[in-house]
Amino acid sequence: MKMKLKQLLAVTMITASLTAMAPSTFAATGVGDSQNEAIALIPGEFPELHLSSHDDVDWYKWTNTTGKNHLMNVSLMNHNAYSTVEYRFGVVIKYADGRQTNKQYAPPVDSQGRSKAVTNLQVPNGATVYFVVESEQFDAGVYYIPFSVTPVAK
Ligand SMILES: [Ca+2]
Repeated sequence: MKMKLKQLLAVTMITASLTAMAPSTFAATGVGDSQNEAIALIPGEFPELHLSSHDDVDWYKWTNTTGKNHLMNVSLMNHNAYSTVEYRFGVVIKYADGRQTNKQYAPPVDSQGRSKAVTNLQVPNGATVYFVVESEQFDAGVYYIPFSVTPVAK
């Protein structure tokens, strides 16, 4: 009986660690599928994921709890030169009072539309910035989201 409990615990722990790893290793339908289910990012992280179908979307968010306004730089990139993927990369800011912007789409930074970028977007203290990866033309390839924030100098 004691052994069985240990085995059950081991299986539970493996399942828990797989679940915890999922957002950082792959994405799919069921992960970050709406703004309310946005995956929280940590500045300096490099999420590496993929969409599972043309209809899949992946939402991310960062909440500024630093006590200072910050400028955010975030890109959506696909390094596969042979990929025919085209992304839409939307950004929404929800302010501390609950009001939010409508979805703004980042412009491309390459001629193929595989990379999009938002630069020096101000995120006030207390606000949450959301970004969403959508397919214009679907491809199952991996995308990257370099993401950084810096305090606004006075
Ligand atoms: Ca998703």
